Amino acid sequence: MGIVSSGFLGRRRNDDPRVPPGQYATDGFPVLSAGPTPRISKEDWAFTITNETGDVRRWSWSEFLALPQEDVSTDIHCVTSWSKLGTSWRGVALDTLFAEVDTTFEYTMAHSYGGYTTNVPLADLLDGKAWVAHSFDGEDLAPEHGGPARLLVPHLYFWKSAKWVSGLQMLPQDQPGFWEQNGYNMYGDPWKEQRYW
Ligand SMILES: Nc1nc2c(c(=O)[nH]1)N[C@H]1C(S)=C(S)[C@@H](COP(=O)(O)O)O[C@H]1N2
Ligand SMILES: [Mo]
Repeated sequence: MGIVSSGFLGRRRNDDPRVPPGQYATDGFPVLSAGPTPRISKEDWAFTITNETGDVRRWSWSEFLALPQEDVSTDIHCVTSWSKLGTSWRGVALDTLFAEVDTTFEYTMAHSYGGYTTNVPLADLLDGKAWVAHSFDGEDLAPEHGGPARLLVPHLYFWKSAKWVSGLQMLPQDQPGFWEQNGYNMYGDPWKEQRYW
């Protein structure tokens, strides 16, 4: 080994401009879930957006799949410091879903089967920045990674990408979701290292 210790060789370095500060790139795909994996069949699955009047726009699985589909290649960044570069997803842009929703509220709470919640400003879901994804690497999204479908908001830390997503509730102002009530940042920009309060 000479003067280069194995510790040095083994350390994960961040010299790739795609990797935000304090993160390291991994080839694996760690599973991070706050509770057990809920099992939702596609027949039972639905995605809803509820606006300020209580109006609920609902898509069944087949209605959801009949919408325009997009292939997304993107980097993802978990607050626990792993990043995964060049991940491949397929799903429906939130732009497509919100085209059918009337709202003037600017904040959302994402809700998941199993009870998880996370808050995302509406602006961060629109303009090609977020999807409801149902495939990863050309295959159905695995249950432990959020299948049948999950939110994908790759420009924010990955806790905002709610697995087993069931819907969005429009809100007049920002409110903390599950992790945000437990010390995580309200917004979560990985390039600004907005990890915790
Ligand atoms: N419903 C739900 N969504 C969730 C979580 C969770 O516990 N429950 N964990 C979040 C966190 S902290 C991360 S880092 C990612 C992990 O996604 P993965 O398990 O597919 O890597 O999912 C996010 N979405
Ligand atoms: Mo996370």
